[in-house]
Order: sequence, then structure tokens, then C-alpha cells
Amino acid sequence: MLKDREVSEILAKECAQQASVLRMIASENIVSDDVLAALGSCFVNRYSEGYPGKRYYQGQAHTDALEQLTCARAKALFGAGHVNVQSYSGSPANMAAYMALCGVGDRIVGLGLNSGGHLTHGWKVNFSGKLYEAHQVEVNRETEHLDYDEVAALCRQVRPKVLFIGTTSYSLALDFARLREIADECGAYLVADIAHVAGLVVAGAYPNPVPYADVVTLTTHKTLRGPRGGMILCRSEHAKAIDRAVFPGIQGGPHMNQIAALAVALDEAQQPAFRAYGHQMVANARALASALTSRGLRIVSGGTDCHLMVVDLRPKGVDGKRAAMALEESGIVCNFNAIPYDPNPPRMPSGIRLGTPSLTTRGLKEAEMIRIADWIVEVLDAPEDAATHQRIAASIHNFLSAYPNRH
Ligand code: DSN
Repeated sequence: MLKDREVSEILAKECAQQASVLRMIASENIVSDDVLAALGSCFVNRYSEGYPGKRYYQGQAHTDALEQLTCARAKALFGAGHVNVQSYSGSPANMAAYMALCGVGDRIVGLGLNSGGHLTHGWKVNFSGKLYEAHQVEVNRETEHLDYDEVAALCRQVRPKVLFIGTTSYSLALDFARLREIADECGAYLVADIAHVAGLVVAGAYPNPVPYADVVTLTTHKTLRGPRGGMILCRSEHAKAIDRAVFPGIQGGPHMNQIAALAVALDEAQQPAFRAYGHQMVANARALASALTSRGLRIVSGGTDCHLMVVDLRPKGVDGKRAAMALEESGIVCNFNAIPYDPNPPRMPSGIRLGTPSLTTRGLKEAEMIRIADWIVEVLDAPEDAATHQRIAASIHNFLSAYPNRH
């Protein structure tokens, strides 16, 4: 309980809500009490511009030790040549990758937003689409798979300085070896953005791009189950350029409390239990995708190799926004999401995105995914029926009392 009663009340309500609903936003998770404690530690009081041994402020013995420990853990976990743990989040990490590898106006190729990429992969209203000559590759219209021959053809035509590939809603595993070949063929740097799948990579449940990519960017708070933040892994030859792009290129002082929490999360991620957790996220997503498919829904790209999926709702005649609202009223929280080549506008797209990281952290397994699929379909069949929504929300509240909202 804080002295500030107003904030305390909001906090208490938020905690209660997080515990009582199925949190299926694919980019969210539940951190451990130790990660939370490190995030709220005395490191929040520090200012530490620079890097270990080269700070612009005095009194850095412990911040240096902390940052060195965090980098060592990250290097070991991902097998990377160099690590920078100072990025505030994923978008600044991606900005640093561009700044390190190319100049304003250079050509880049990235995965389109509706094909499962991210704003920072060259989307026109983002810095990446404004500062660079961005070309977007889309998934194949028929298969909704990334067609590597199409990527190669676009790269041959564009000859980008950087091929920037990563996913926020593309559910199939990427072939990083093939992407490396494509980048080499046109003389491009390869950047892999594994913000979503970083925890799966650590668990061995998703391919590791580190042997293939020049630079790998990630967020630390999704499947990796750490604090909100970003991280950059790179080949040693890019270390100086990456570090200079992060500081002083983009940021000032690193958030040392965030780095402390990251160190704790990385230690948790190297425990054997995390390996099982990573594989369970994927098993749960596959069980959910299969149950939804057998109940008449369509999974974009035909299935999932990771912790998430985009569900095409058109078979149910409901749009993504309406569905997401009805699901929220029913105790299921997710986000509306475009499908590839979506005929509907972005604020009212044809799909929703569902993810399993938080549910898996709570201990839910394949059998529970089938129950969740039943609830989801019941809501989608009655998107305007408040009584159905309230009944399901109460059932979910009751059901979740058996699964602690922590780990
Ligand atoms: N906005 C995040 C997501 O939900 O996937 C990506 O940055």
C-alpha cells in the first residue's frame, strides 16, 4: 500500500483485473517478484551516461558491475559476439540498428505491417519509412507465408543496404539461413528483430538468428518475461557502431533499474524451467489454433510455430474491433489485428491476435486452451449479447482462481 491513496486504488484495481481475466495480448507477460523488486530498486535513483569504465558521471562502481553482469548473461544466453542492454525499448533498439548500419536516405527492405512486421520495419508513418527509402515485402497472398523467393526478388531489384526482418503477428518460424543468403546476394546487412520470440529462442523453441544476422534486436518484456526494455545483439565488428548509435546517438542515460531487472530475468531464463516454459507457450498456441480451427475459425498462415496467432474472424461475420470489445466484456483481453491484404480499415480490421505467454506463465496447458477456444467461439457467436458476456466473465474469474497470477 502506497501513501498515495489515489494511485494505490488504481494499482489495486489493475492487479485485481490482471488476476481475473485471460490476458491474451501476445506481447504481454507476468514478471517474477524478483524482477519487480529489481525494477523498483535503488538503481532507479542513478544517472549513468556512457558505458562501463567510460561514464560521464562519478560513483559508478556498482552500475558498471551491474551492466557488465547483464551483458555477460545476455551474451552467454544468445551466443552473441557483443551485447548492448541500454535500449529503452524495441523501437529505439531498431533505430540504433539502422543508425549503425546505414545512413539517412539509404534503401531498406522490411516486412509489411499487415504481413506481421512492425512499424519500425519501414512503415510509411514511422521514422523508418520517413528517413530511409523503405520497400516492404508482404506475405504471399495465397499461402500467407513469407515467400523467400519473393524476398530475394525484391532485394535483387532494390539492392537494400539493410534487410530488416522480424515479426509481431507473423506466426510461422523464419528461415534465418535463407535470409542470410538473400542479404549476401545483394550485399545487404541482415537485421533480425526477435522482440516477440526472444524467450522462445532462449528456450530452443524457435530458430536463433544470432549465427546469421549482423544485428539482432529484441524487447525484454514479451516471451523473455523480463522488464519493459530493449536489447541489441551483434557481431563484434558492429559493436562500436551499435554502442555509439544507442549512446550518444539516440539516448542519454540508461535506466539502470531496468537493467537490474533484466539481469534477474536473464538468470531466470537460463534455468531449466524456462526451457519447458518456452516449449509450453508454443504447445499452447498450437492447441488453441487447432481448437479454433475445428470450431470454424481461420488461422492466418494456416497455423503457428510460436506463441501467437492471428485469427481471421470473417467466417463468424464479426470485425476485429467488435470482437475484441465483446471478448473484453467476457474476461478475455486481446487486440484487434489486421490480416494480410485486409479488406477492412486498420481501426476495424478482420482479425484478432491471440498469444499464450501470460496464460502459460500462470500454468495453463493444452487442455485449458480447448476450454478457452470454446469461450472465445461462444462470444464470437453472440457479440452483442451482454448476458452471455457476463456469464463467461464470471466463469473465467472462477476458473482462474486455480492459477496463481505470478511465478
Ligand atoms: N506493440 C507490440 C506488440 O504488441 O506486438 C510490438 O511493439
